[in-house]
Amino acid sequence: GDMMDEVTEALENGQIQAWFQPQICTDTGRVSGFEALARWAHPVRGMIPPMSFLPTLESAGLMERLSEIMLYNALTALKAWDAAGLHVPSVGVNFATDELRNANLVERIQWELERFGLTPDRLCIEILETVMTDRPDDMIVRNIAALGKMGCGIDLDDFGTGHASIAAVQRFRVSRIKIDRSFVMKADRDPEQQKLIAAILTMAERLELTTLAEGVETVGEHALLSQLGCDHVQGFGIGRPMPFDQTLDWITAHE
Ligand code: G
Ligand code: G
Ligand code: MN
Ligand code: NA
Repeated sequence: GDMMDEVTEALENGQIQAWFQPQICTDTGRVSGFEALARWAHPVRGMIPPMSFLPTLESAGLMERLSEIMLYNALTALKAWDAAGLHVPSVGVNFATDELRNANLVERIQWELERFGLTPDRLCIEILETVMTDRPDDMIVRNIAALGKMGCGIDLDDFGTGHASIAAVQRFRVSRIKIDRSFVMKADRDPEQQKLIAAILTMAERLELTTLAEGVETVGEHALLSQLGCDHVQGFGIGRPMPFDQTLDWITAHE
């Protein structure tokens, strides 16, 4: 339909680009990375959020094209930060479940990293927890394991909402869990929320997983997560997703 034609065209003419949301290390207060998030700069309707166009891209079979663009934007940003002498350890790129099944995925990512002259540890592959609960086929397990072995970070997104088994977390060689923002919301004022977060952090520590809390909006939430030993934080309270051009000043002001 119309929407499908329009979004397909938007992908090809560069209207859909990555914005970047900062992530902070709670120990040092320094930038630990950014997450690349798709944004559609529509010439008439303004900024369109991913939830309004991802389903259309998905039914058009264009998620792979989207992640090509996101990956390209992410690696370009890393090179630019490096060139500016800014220390940004990694960028996270989101991958849809269907893409993780692609036989060329690992080669494609390896090739792009080599082309840019970046080491694999600079890239975090963000996968949804539901990938592990939807009876993943062998190809998905193999691809994720191969990317982890290559040295990419494997981020488990929206952790705590998808009922992934702990066995699956181990099997997929997840390196970091991203604790869903539903756990973080008002955690500094809600003892039940605090207990859940503390339990997740304890489990993560035993499994030697790095932890990131999503949706950190207030100073109180940030302080609580630091105190509980969460490794990284991300959220509107630290910084909103922003176009690449704004990241340079943001990092400089922050560090
Ligand atoms: O940026 P925002 O919070 O509106 O994102 C909403 C959802 O869209 C999030 O769950 C995020 O993971 C997803 N999303 C954003 N960008 C991408 C992308 O490039 N690829 C995929 N697969 N999902 C994305
Ligand atoms: O599922 P994923 O982690 O990819 O989702 C990222 C989405 O969460 C982005 O669309 C981003 O805009 C949104 N987001 C990031 N930080 C916050 C926050 O502090 N509060 C809320 N409500 N949304 C956030
Ligand atoms: Mn994500
Ligand atoms: Na998430």
